[in-house]
Amino acid sequence: MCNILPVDNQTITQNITAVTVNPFAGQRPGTSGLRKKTREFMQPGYLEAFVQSAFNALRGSVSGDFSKSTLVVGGDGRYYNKEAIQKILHIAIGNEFGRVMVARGGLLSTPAMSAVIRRRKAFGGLVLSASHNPGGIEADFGIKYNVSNGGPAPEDVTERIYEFTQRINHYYWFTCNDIDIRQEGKQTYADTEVEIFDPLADYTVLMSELFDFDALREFFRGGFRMIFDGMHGSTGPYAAHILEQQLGAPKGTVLNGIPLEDFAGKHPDPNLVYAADLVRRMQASDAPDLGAANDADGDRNMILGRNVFISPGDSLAVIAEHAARYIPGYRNGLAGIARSMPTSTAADRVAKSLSIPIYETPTGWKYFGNLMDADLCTVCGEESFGTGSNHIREKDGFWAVLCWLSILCGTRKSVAEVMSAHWERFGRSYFQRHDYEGLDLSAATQMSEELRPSLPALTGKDFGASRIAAADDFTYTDPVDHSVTPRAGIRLALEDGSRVVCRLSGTGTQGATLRVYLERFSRQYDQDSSRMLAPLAGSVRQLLRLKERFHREDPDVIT
Ligand code: VG1
Ligand code: CO
Repeated sequence: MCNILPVDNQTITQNITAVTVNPFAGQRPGTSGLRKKTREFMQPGYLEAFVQSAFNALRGSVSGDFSKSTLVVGGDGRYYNKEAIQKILHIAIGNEFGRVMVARGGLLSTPAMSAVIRRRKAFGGLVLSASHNPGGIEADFGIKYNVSNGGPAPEDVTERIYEFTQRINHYYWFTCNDIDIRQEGKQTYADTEVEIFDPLADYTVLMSELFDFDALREFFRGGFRMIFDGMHGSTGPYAAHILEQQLGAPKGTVLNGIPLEDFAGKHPDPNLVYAADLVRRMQASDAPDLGAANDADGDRNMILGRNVFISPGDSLAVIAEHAARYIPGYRNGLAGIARSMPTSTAADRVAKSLSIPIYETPTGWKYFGNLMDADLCTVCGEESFGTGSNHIREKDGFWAVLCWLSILCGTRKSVAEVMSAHWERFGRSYFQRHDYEGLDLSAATQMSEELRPSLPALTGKDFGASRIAAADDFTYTDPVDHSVTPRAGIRLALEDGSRVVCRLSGTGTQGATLRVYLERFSRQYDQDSSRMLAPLAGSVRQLLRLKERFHREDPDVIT
């Protein structure tokens, strides 16, 4: 069928038509799939062109024949999720996939997608999500493709998809009524079996294999209290099922657990700014022992104790420190730890103490896949509230919550006590990320262009409370396939061990977002982060001349 010439709306089989479509500009997947304004996605042919381009790009790997391939489909439930799933179904059947598995109701978290692809040995999956970005007709939508190891498509695949989007001229469409995805079951359309499956099943089994559910059940029975904020994304049902039903946590443990198309008008982003309700509850005098939140598609997490916030870099370090002892799935120890380059070096010190390697990768989960497939690392994390392990190939928000729950259960310490014990032993990396959103794209690009050649000359210059020891634009060479990713972020290493990283976001949908990452190490662990990092923040503002270029000095979001 791939050899068919593009003839206007030509009928291929009885119900399959090759529908003419023109290429859309800008369908290049970013850090995590194609992310655009919802209205852009809703243009006639837009989603169809991208999905068909993905299939065209992937067709080569199955010698032009998808008849033995299983495609998994699901999303975070945001506005346009249902319509997009219907379109994907019609196109997947039009492309003669052997089997399409659709999550019941169309709701599937990103980590559950990864688990399903791996357990069902699927060819790949399409996740409909713009992650933590708001949802709604005036907000954001997205689609990402995951490959057969369960992880995000690597760059060579996304680039091939992009090439196809630039010269697409038709897509294959199976004509039928909307397919009912509300009930589990199987139905055949043309040569494709469509299976509606329970989105909670595989993921729950996987978690029960990694964690000691009996011990956790006992822990709740003994009076341990936690709250989990589903932020009206896709994870509420997973959390309610596992925490309240399987582990016996009281009803009401899960907040905002019902998925909503607009996430109740909020950012489904688990950080101190957007999960303000949860933060307030964790500061109350009767606060529970643990507070946690996940983003809309369930791959991000935030961990809170009573009056304490655990920064993602610290969370990764603490999980790595305790995993072998307190989590059955890791009892044989860790092969290594990986973190994205801007993420704090807290995990590096744990890796050193465990005598295991630490890997530093560009931003984006796709870079961890090769390391995990080759058994080089077991746990990985990003400063952007992402933590995970080799149980799947995506970051896993709820897994991180179960890790903390297991650590608290095993140590019988409070979140604050676990954290101070860690800092006491390893010292503390004070860390902040400053985001400047909605910047003029060309001015932001120009800033990076100007900065790059000036980097070598920065060595030896005063910066913050120290001096610049090295400055470069990070180039990553994958240790497994030796692929090279240049321009992964400008980084300054200071003589006192502090680090500053600047890069432009690859997930935004409007203008440019500049991210500035600040890190300073100290043995004293009871200081205020903002105060500790103020000298670095001031110097970086000067270096980037933010006021002059963007008429801005203060970041929009600090996390
Ligand atoms: C951001 C984060 C990055 C994360 C990506 C996807 O990318 O910085 O660490 O992997 O979002 O996260 P960027 O290019 O905007 O900095 V999510 O939860 O979308 O899947
Ligand atoms: Co996400």
